[in-house]
Amino acid sequence: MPSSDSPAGSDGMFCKLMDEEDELDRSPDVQLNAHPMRPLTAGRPGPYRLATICLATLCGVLLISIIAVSAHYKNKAAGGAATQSVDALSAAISKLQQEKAALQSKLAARTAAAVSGPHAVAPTVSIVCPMEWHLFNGSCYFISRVSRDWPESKSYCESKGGHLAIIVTEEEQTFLWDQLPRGHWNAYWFGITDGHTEDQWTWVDGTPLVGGFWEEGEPNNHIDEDCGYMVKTRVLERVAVRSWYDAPCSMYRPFICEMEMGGARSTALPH
Ligand SMILES: [Ca+2]
Ligand SMILES: [Ca+2]
Repeated sequence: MPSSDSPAGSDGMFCKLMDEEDELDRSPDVQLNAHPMRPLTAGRPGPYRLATICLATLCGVLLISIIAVSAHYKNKAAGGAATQSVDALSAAISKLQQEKAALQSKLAARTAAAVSGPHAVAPTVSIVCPMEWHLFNGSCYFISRVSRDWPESKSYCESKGGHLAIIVTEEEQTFLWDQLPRGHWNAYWFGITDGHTEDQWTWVDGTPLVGGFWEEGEPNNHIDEDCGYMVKTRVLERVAVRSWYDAPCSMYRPFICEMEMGGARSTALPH
């Protein structure tokens, strides 16, 4: 840096240096001690100081450049990482949107199934019978342990929302027979009577009997017998399809109730 007493700047100083060298060239005989070197602190900067200053300036500029270039590449790398993060987030958002669409589709399908009415979901509803009632082919059956006469048995079944069993098919008859324990004379009332007109057997719902699973020789109205029961004894030759007897309705016997579980009645039960 030029000092305050040399306003001409570095060009001026350079010219003075050249003048001094020319003076030395022109007087080779002059003793070196006749021109003692001025100390560097003598007010005007020497050539080494100037070079040092220039070198220091260059170093400073170089250092600043290195820092600037380093910062540039660092920012560029950070920008690349940020770009990758943005790409990953975009992919995640896209995936979540697809999952959302799939869930909305499922929800719409289930809502449509729910509003289409009970008939649409009926096949998936499983029938559950009350405690101690046995399920067979859409009906629940109750086999009593206590004994009552036929009218009281009928009333009991009706008080439970059912009726004395109406047995139509061989499968139904066999199912019920299989539920009964063997014994000396285990006879169970079910829902058939000819109390209105002798020998005109009808079910408790008023429909006439067709066929039936009577024991040989039954019904015989032997002692004014107007109600039907089925018998299962220890005799293994007895079979389900030949087990019905007519008997006096006043006899005390256990009984079999039935409750159809189809339609709206099944939905009224707890599951
Ligand atoms: Ca009779
Ligand atoms: Ca009889």
